[in-house]
Amino acid sequence: MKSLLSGNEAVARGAWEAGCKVATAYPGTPSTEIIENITKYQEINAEWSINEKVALEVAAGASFAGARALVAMKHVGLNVAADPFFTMGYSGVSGGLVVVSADDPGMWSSQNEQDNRHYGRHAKVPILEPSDSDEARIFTKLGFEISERFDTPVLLRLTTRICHSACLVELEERKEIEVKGYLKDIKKRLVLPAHARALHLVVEERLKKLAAHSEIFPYNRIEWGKMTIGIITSGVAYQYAKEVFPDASFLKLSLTHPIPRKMIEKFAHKVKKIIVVEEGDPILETEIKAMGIRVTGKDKIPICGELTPEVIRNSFSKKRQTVMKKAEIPARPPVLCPGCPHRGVFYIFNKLKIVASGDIGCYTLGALPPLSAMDTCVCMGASVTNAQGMEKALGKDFSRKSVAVLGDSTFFHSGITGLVNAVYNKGYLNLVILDNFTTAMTGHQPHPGTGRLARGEQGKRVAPEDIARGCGVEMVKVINPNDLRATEAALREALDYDGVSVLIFRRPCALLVKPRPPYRIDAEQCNGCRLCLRVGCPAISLTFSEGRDKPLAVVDESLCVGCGLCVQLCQRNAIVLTKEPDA
Ligand SMILES: Cc1ncc(C[n+]2csc(CCOP(=O)(O)OP(=O)(O)O)c2C)c(N)n1
Repeated sequence: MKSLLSGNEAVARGAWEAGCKVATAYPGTPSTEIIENITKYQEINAEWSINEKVALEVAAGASFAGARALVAMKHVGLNVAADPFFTMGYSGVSGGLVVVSADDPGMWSSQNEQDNRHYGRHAKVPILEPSDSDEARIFTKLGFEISERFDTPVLLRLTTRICHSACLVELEERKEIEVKGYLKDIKKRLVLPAHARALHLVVEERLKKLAAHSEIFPYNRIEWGKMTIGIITSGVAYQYAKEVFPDASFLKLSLTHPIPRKMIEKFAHKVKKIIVVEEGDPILETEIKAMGIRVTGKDKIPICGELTPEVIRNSFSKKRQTVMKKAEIPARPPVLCPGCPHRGVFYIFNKLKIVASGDIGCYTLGALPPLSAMDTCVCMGASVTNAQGMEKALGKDFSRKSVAVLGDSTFFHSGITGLVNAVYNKGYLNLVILDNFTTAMTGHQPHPGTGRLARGEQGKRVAPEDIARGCGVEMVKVINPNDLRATEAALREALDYDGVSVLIFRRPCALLVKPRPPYRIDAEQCNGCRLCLRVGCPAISLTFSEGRDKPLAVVDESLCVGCGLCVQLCQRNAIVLTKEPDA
C-alpha cells in the first residue's frame, strides 16, 4: 500500500515499521512533525523532552537498555546535544540509535544555516541523506540496522524540503524487535579516559568497516547517462540536479559518510567532467578533491541559501546572475498576533527604555518596530547569561535598566542553568519569563509548565515560579501582561530590586483561547492621535478619509480578539466593545 507522506511523516512511519520503542525530541522547525506523528503509534514511547541534550540522552539510555530509539531535532538542536552525541560515537549502542537532524538551508525558520553533515564527520558517525519521503522512511529503518550492525549511532540528515514536501511512500508492516535488556558493559559505556582511549581505536576501525559498507550500500548508486558530464550529488540536490541535467550520468550518494571512494573513482574514470551538486558546504566536494579528482562545485554553485533547479541552472548559464531574482510580491514582515500576551510587556520595555537581552521564540518579534524592545538574541537560553555578562562588565547599575527576557519553553530548555548561575555568582539580574502556557513558535507543543505530555495526556506540572524559588530567587512575581499598569509597576519594582528577580508574565497564547468580542472605533471620539498604534497590533490601522481633517483609527474586527491592550492606551475612550463579552 502507498500513502502520500511528508518526509517527517515518513520518518515517523519508518521508525514504527523498524520496531522503534522510544522516541524523543525537542520541537524545532523543520523537524517538529516527526514526534507529532510518532505519537500516533502507540507502540512507541514518545516524549517531548525539555531540550535536545536531554532528548538525546534519554534516547541513548533506551539504546543502552537494548531498545531501538530515535531522537529528532532541528540543526541547531544538535549543537545543544553535541556533548552526548560525540560520546555516543565512542560508546556505541545496544538497541539501534537514530539521531535525526533537520537542517534548514535558506534559514526559513532558523538563526543560522549550519550544515550538520559536518557533525557526522566530526563525531565519526555514519550519515544517511534521503532524497525524498520514501527514502526518508527506508533510511530510518536502515539507520537502525546500520546502527546495530556497526555499533554506532546513525545521523539521519534531512533538510527543510525533504521534511516538508510529500510524495508517495510504500507502507510496510511493523517488525517487532525484542528489547535486549540491560547488560553491564562499563568498558563501552563508562567513558573514563582509559576506556575512551580504547574506544577511539574501535571508532577508527569502525569507520573503515563503514567505508567498505558504503561501497556496497545499494542506495549509493550510479545511474549511467551521457559520459560528458557526471554529477555527484546527495539529498534533495539529487532531485534538482536530475531536472537540470536530465541526460548526465549520476552518482547518487545516500550513505554520505564515509563516502564510497572506489565507487567515486570508478565513476570519475568514466565521465569527462564531474560536477558536485550539494546544498550547503562543499563537503563531498572537498573529500573528492582530496582524492585527487578534479571537480566543479562551489566555484559555481552558491554555498549560501537553498538550492533550486533555477539556482543550479543559473550557476552554469553564461549569463550568470550573481544575485537571486526576488519574487515580486510585497514584503510581509512577521508580527506578533493580535491579542498576543507578549505585546504589552514589550510596549512597557520600550516605554521604560529597558535594555532587553533577548532570546528565541515568538517573542523575538518584540525586537521589530514599533515595539523595538529587544537588544540581543544569540541562541536559546542566552538571554539570561548574556544579561549577567553585561552586568558583570558594566556593574550593578546596568541591572537598573536591563532585563533578560525569554519564553516559558525556552526557560525550561536552557534558561534555568543561567538563572542558577546568576543567583550563585551574586548577579544582579531581572529575568522576565513570558509564560503563554505553550511552545507557540513551533506550533504549540506542551512543556513542563503546561503539565501535558506528548499525546495530550496529563503529566505533572512544573511551575516556573517554583523553579525560580527553588533556585534561590527571593523576588518572584506572577503578573497578567495584559494589565499594562501592573506590568509597568512590576517591572519598575524589579529594576529597583537588588539581586536576582523573576517576573512571570502569564497569560495563554491568543491562538489557544476563545476570542472575546472585538473592539471598534468610536469615530466621534477618535482624534487620530496614533497612540493605539504604538503596540503594533495588526488589527489596528489608520485611514485618511475625505471630509475629515484628522486620520481615523480603524479596528479590523475580523482580526481583533478583544484583548483590550489598545483600550488602555487611548486617552479619549474612543475604542469601544462591539458587544459585551459572555460572562
Ligand atoms: C536549540 C534550538 N532548539 C529549538 C529551536 C526552535 N525554537 C525556537 S524558539 C522555540 C521555543 C519557543 O517557545 P517559548 O519559549 O515558549 O516562546 P513562544 O514562542 O511561546 O513565545 C523553539 C522550540 C531553536 N531555535 N533552537
